[in-house]
Amino acid sequence: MFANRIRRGDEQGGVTTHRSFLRTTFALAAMTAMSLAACGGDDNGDAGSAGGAGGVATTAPAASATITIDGFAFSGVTEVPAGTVLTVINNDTAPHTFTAEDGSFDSGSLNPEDAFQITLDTPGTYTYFCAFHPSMTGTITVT
Ligand SMILES: [Cu+2]
Repeated sequence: MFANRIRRGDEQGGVTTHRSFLRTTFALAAMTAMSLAACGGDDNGDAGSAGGAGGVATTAPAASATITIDGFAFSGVTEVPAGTVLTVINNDTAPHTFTAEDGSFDSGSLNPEDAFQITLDTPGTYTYFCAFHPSMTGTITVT
């Protein structure tokens, strides 16, 4: 008796969770589509709209920077402002990782031509290395 009731409850709970997940996904997709349409309309239609331009400019300047891995060495930026989106690209013929000594970030294994992206939000100086080749090291300072 009790076992049957518990099983029914579990099944209902599972279905409910699944439905909410689908609803959330759909809502997010719809919102994304709407905001993209709104942005395109404002930018292209109203060249002189100061309000629209200001709104876009506030979110646009997310700086980006790149570190590349080639010949078993890291090269690229060593200092970036907080909020920078950093892309690490493995241009080598071997797999590497981009791993912070203090555990702040870890790309996991990056195969040749793989890229890893991270937003650097917290100021500080980070020493990083490759977990496969610990002699590969570098530092990046977030200001
Ligand atoms: Cu390596």
